[in-house]
Amino acid sequence: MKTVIESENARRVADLTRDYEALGEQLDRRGIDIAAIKDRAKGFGVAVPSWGTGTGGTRFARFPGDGEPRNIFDKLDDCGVIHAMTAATPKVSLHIPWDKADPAEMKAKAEEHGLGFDAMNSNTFQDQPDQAHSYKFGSLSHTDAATRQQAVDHNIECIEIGQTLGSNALTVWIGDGANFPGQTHMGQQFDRYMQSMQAIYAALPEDWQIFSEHKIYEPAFYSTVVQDWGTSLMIAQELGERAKCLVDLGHHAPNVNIEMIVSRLIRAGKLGGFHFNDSKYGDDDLDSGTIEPYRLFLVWNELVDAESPDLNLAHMIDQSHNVTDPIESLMISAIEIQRAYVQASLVQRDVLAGYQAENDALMASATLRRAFRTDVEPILQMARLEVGAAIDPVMTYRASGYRANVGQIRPKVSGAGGGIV
Ligand SMILES: [Mn+2]
Repeated sequence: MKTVIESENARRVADLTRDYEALGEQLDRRGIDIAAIKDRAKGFGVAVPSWGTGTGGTRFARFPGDGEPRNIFDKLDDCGVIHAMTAATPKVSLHIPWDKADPAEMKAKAEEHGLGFDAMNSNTFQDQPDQAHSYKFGSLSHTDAATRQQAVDHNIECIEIGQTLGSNALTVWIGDGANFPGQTHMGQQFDRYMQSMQAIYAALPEDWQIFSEHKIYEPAFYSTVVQDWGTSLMIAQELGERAKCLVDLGHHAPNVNIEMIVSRLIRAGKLGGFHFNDSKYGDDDLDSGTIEPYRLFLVWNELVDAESPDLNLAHMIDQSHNVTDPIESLMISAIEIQRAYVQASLVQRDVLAGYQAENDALMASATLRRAFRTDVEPILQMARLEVGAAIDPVMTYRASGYRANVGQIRPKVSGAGGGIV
């Protein structure tokens, strides 16, 4: 992989050098040091979801691709390629039980690729073959105490596995809710959920955080227990200091102002992290930045504005790939998230504050758009080149023949873990 990266970079370095110098001059006129921005790009990282390396599906069908990962070790190999090409994905977010395996072997495989582990994800939204109680009518909020206990125990097991891997956070997303008015008592259902979460929180190690991830609908179509950021904030505030909210960009009602939610959660000291993706209609799980790049920029604008050593967020991708090579989509997404971060870093905040103070709406808005319109591609490319990653990750990956190679050794399967979470 190193050889193909070097040879592909050699073909592109001369053009990149010219583009980088030209952009440096342009930014210099704005009083911005391109080298400092490039260093920020180098320091950026977003975690890859292990489940994203397989082809996803819709409620209608799943069409498997060539060389799909058969298990967590294949997934970690794919994550290794993504990080080698982009240098932007140093961690992997695991999903239990889909990724259950010997922790020592998982750790060794991750280290082979220079990867660490981000937040663990529990799964109480589907039944496993050997489980005693079904989650058909809920998990942490189920009416039956034994079912709730089983879901609590599973989350604690996820924490224990994560501890052996060096993770320090647990993301809890549940499918619990109702399909019909009257199906559940919404207040009592939430109380049961809180009791279960308190039991999990009590088992949380001192240096761990727990994230509640809200979602407006699906699989429950009338009401969900953790449906919006208000509910998520209530949960985090009631549980305690180490409980935070996780924002999945696809889990909101249409037209909701997500960047304002981000701002509010920061103010409450309760923003924990993100599941990045993009959407046109609902929880589409499309590649980041492909539908609404300006919204992604505006989210990052809030994050850069609020930067402080106390704001230590878990940045993760959560996507499903139905028509693309998952490795290519994950590389594109990581780069688009990094791009939005770098563009938000170009916002001239003192200038913006001046226009805001003068109520100059037009110029305040233009100040943001000036940063958003700046083509920072040479910065991203140079950041990658300088750490041995690919100037053009997708074309370099294609030149490597990786997918064809793994296609020879990994048989086509249709049942690999993937899904909409
Ligand atoms: Mn998610």
